[in-house]
Amino acid sequence: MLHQFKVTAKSSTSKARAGELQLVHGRIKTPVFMPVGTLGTVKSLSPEELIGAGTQIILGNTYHLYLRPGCQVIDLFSGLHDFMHWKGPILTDSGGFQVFSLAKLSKITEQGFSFQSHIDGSKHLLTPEKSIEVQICLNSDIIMCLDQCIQYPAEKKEAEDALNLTTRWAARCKNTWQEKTGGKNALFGIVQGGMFEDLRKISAQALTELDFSGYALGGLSVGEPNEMMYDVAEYSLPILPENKPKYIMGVGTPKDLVELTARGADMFDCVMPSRNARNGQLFTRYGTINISNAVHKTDKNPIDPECGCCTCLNYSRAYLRHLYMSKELLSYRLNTLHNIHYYIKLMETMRQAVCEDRFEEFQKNFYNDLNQGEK
Ligand code: PRF
Ligand code: ZN
Repeated sequence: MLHQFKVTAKSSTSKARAGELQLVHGRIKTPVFMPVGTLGTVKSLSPEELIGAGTQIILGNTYHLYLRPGCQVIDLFSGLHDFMHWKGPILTDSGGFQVFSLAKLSKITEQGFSFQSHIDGSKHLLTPEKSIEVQICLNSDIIMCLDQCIQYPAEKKEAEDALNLTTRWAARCKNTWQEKTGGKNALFGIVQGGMFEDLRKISAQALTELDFSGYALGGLSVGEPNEMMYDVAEYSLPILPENKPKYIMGVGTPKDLVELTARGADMFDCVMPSRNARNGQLFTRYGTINISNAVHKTDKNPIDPECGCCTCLNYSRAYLRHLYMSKELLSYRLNTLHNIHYYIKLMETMRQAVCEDRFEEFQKNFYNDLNQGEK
């Protein structure tokens, strides 16, 4: 088997843990943040710049890459890695969540999602089998099962139906994966069940019985209060197998990453560092700054003097503000570089704290710095 997870250290004061995950294209250290590269690019950054920022693994999207450029093109390169020149591991999302948020006239049945492309209106059917086949064509290191994510708030009946469909689809995904890869690339199941504790338990148990390489919590960060998301993670993570990686999908703010790592999560992805960078919002240990703010107009200091990213080593806030106000392309790149670096450093700092068993102290310092910024 080319995928294997090992917990290498545990915090004695929280459920935080450090681990190593061996994948087809390399070994990653957890907890880890995966920058989002929806279309085979983390917007504005080259793979070389991603590596420079410490990126270990990126996320790609089945829905987008299936529609454009399509498997015919990616097959010529034997997968997404050579196509985009990213040599490290890639996780791909299965497509359902993106159909739900982007496609036109989408309909969900036992078979799968039928929808019309947001690009040209063409009609498609995304079944669990099809989703796995496309992810195999991408040669994804971590393939995600097709799932149904529901909105918040939702009635219990709706949450229950979606989780049961997700379980039936997970079994179909596993069959296709087994048949077509022989189990080479990793396959993760996705826990659903809305904000209902008993449903989350049913979902986690059913997926555990199917035995996946790892498990994700889906259906979070869909508009529920933060504390509710932390509660769902708190009761859902411990019932998933201890020796498997646990991934929280589409989350979150720096505070979310800290709170969820403390509850036992190993992997995260989110558009926030890259998207917010393009909107001028930059993350620092003292909170976020908006580079368009007039206070930065004549500021010769970097975003964060303690940050080691290329942006902070070389450019002033005044220059970054000028680029942003002028809508210069370099603004996107320099801002994204800093935010991705910030997120990845945060994960590395948490990992280090777990390894040295001082996660509690880390958490205290993290909040002290944030509060200092608010004064
Ligand atoms: N399912 C899948 N992808 C996702 C989600 C989900 O529930 C979320 C929810 N935060 C983000 N991305 N497949
Ligand atoms: Zn920086």
